[in-house]
Amino acid sequence: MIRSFPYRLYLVTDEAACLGRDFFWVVEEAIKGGVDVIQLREKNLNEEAFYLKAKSLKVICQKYNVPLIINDSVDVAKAVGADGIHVGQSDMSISTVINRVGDMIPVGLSLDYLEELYAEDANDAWYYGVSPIFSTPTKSDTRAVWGLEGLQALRKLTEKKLVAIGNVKVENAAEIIAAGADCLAVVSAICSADDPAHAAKALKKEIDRGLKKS
Ligand code: TZP
Ligand code: MG
Repeated sequence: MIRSFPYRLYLVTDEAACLGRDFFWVVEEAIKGGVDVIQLREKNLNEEAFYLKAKSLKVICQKYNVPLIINDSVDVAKAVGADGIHVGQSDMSISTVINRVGDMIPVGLSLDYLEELYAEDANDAWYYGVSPIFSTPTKSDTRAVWGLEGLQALRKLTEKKLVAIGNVKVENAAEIIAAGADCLAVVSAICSADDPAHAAKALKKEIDRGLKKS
């Protein structure tokens, strides 16, 4: 089957990064600015609160026809009818996720190291998160940075869609795309921006510029 992941700008949520502004306002502005896909990733919520947030977010995503991806929790993804699931190396395995949800919706896998590409079920992922492309204050427990050279090396080894995450901003967006990323994922560049819609639009413009260079 064709595992399509045609997105370019991926918002990963973090309520703390919204700087006290209404979370759903930030997300809606981001969508208006051009975000193509959203991942609900809230590390400070219990399962019930995470589920309720996912349910509300799904309503907004549906209104704008933007897919909603859930971080880690297959149960929450299934309960809200999410459009995808994202897991890291220490989460539920990709094969278990696919056994539970079927191979119908995008399942993303974060890669911390190049060797992880050769894990038994890594090929079942629909896209890879290149994590982190650069170090970021938003997530302190990351492994070694990929950098542009690491991304270029990975690009040569896989045809899967590559989503770069970690300190992605307007200033480096075009070069990350030119180095081989298909999509850029951001938290603070949008969630903490004064004007999240404008921030998303500016990132999209740089992605287009990077695509012309790649
Ligand atoms: N995974 C790797 S880096 C990161 C995640 C969730 C956080 C990215 O945040 P920011 O603010 O876009 O650097
Ligand atoms: Mg995880």
